[in-house]
Amino acid sequence: MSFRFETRAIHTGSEPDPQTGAVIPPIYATSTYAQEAPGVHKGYDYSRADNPTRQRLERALADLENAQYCVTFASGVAATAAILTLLEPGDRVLSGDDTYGGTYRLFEQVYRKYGLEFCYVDTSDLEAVRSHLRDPTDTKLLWIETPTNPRMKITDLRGIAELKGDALLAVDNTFASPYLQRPLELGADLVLHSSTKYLGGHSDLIGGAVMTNDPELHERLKFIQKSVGAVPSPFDCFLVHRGIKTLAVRMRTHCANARRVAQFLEEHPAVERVYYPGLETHPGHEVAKRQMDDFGGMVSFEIRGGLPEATAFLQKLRVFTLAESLGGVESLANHPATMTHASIPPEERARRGIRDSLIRLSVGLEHPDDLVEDLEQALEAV
Ligand code: P1T
Repeated sequence: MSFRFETRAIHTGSEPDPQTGAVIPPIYATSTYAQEAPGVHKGYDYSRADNPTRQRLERALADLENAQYCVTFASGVAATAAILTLLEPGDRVLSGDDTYGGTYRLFEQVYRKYGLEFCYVDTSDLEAVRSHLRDPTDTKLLWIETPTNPRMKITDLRGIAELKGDALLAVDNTFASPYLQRPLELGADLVLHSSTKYLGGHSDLIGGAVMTNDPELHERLKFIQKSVGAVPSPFDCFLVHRGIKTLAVRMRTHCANARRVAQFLEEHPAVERVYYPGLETHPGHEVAKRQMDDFGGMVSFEIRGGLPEATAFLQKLRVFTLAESLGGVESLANHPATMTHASIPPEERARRGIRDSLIRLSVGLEHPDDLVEDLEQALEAV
């Protein structure tokens, strides 16, 4: 019998503790495990290598992406770094040209010096990707966010999978969450999450995960997890696992509230442009409708004016909190140019269209009328 998403999110990996019957299994807060004789143990020797709480979470997360395997990390960027260690010096990575600023920083300021080559293209344009892939053997990894952070661009994942040849296709599915989009079903080889965001859902942890159906990639990632050691703590694993039990109900309200917010902003005279794939005017709307089950909780927009107007607006907000991150129950507002994407040099930021007037909202689960009224009063004040 195969269960549906909501049921699996609650039960996979959460089977009652066999020893006590505890409906919520205990958190295994241990670094090490007693051995009967050297090398003779119950399957665990040291918690960097494995831990029952982490294993339960990895089973649950794999199930949500319809994957065979999941490997968890101490953060989303640690998960990204683990994927990059699958490459060799001289390998080329073709990345989308709108990604989380910390991903760009990791590519350019950490891994470039180890001989990886990175180039950037607008992956929402399949022709542009095709022309970069003329010689498929020299691109080893395609790195795609969809929707992107912060401009909410949409990439046709099936289209990319058909073009990729032998390159690995890695999809950062953080913005959509597995409730709305499952890239492995669309041809991806690897899926990445910052579990800090929708998976955890309560802004109380930092974590990352990679899912795959390929046993060899899984083995290599497990080896990196243990050898590099950027592992999540048992307590953080417990928090992510608790979070995903309500992922479906949270995502439904995130989507409904974000749609309300996007529609409100689109009508407002102080707003120049709204980026939300659920709007019919969004260039990626049709692709998003095909590959996502709904359009997510993230909305970006350009306020009329520039930095002074954006700053004044952000300081007037009362329900939205001015903060980095996203995907929690509480609404957050972010200024990409000076916050999440400040590590991208100004010229590159300009090329990517991250202007001082760009504001990114993580629409939470508060009453939608309160969210809209908050945005309205802050826009009026500016
Ligand atoms: O913060 P961390 O858990 O390490 O995850 C990094 C990361 C990876 N991918 C995407 C799409 C992300 O948005 C992030 C983190 N982003 C923010 C903190 C932010 O406010 O955009």
